[in-house]
Amino acid sequence: MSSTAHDSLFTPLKVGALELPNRVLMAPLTRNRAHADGTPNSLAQTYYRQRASAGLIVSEATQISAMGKGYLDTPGIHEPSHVEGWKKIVEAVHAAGGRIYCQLWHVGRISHTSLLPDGNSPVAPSAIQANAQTYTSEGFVDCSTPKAMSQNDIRQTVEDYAHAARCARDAGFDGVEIHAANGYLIDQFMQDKTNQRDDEYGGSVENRMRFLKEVVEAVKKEWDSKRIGVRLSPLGHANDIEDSERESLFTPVYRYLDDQAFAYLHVVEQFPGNDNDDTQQQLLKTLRSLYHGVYIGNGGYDADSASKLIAQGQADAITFGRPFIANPDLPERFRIGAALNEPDADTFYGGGEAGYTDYPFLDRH
Ligand code: 8OZ
Repeated sequence: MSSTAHDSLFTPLKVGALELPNRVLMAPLTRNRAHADGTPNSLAQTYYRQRASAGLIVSEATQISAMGKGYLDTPGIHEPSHVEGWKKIVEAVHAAGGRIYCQLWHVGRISHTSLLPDGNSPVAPSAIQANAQTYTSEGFVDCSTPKAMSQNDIRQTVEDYAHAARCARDAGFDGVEIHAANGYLIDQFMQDKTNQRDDEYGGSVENRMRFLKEVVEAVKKEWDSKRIGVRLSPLGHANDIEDSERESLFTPVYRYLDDQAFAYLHVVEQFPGNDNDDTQQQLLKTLRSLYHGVYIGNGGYDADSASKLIAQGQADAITFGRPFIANPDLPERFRIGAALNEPDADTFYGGGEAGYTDYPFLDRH
């Protein structure tokens, strides 16, 4: 393979306040190796430092509050011990010349009573159980039926986002990504299968966007817009999410985010093992045309398809998930056309060093 074939991946890119040396970015990846209290494991310092050659790292999804947790051993960003743990990770990434955003996450109904304080039920816009499973100390279990959030719960949760955003700043992150994708809380408010409220947070598209907007305003109090990104999955069905009118919903969502002058919009465009049909491709394209800032694509890309998309001006950068799990030096491998290590799915979620910090770098002799 010619080493110049992927040039577009190596043109520097300004993303908000940052200058990225390349467009091969690390996707947020849930790895379930944090301590039970949400403090990141010190092994994560090695894991993220090894991947510091990414143009930008987006951290694994990180809960903003104890009620925002939905899986075993995911990290948080709401307690002093979380800030201290992340600070060491951020310092390790910076010392290795990298940049890292914190992905702010609340799972909403995708959780289980055993994962929540005092055995509480998960919270969601409406009390509708997800036809989905989560992972607990007992293994995979059905998600618990959530409690519909009161307006007071909503106010508290928005405040939790602000607090977590402040904690992320204290930890030294370069920015924050608001996780509004994959059927978690913000997505649950936006889409009508999960939001059947009859107050000002439900019903019309404008009402269903209200929670997103309140979260955005809360995060903007703590971070400059140039250091905020948002992740969406307008085609996704993960976690039993659905809307009866996706184009009517996501058109104003994209327009609203376009007006924000954020660092970027990050879109999960495709899901592993699930090719988009023509209607989905068309929707993605229609929505794409509404966003004028930095656009980051995600989902099943390789060096060829990513560099082509960027060369054609359809995306500014691409995040890679599985390839980054298995190849800490992914940008260099793409640059020289080297072979890739294969990811081992058995060690994606949970465990220790195996399948986490032990994937080999290229042997440079
Ligand atoms: C895989 C397993 C658990 C959570 C997402 C945060 O889909 C996740 C996630 C992925 O956004």
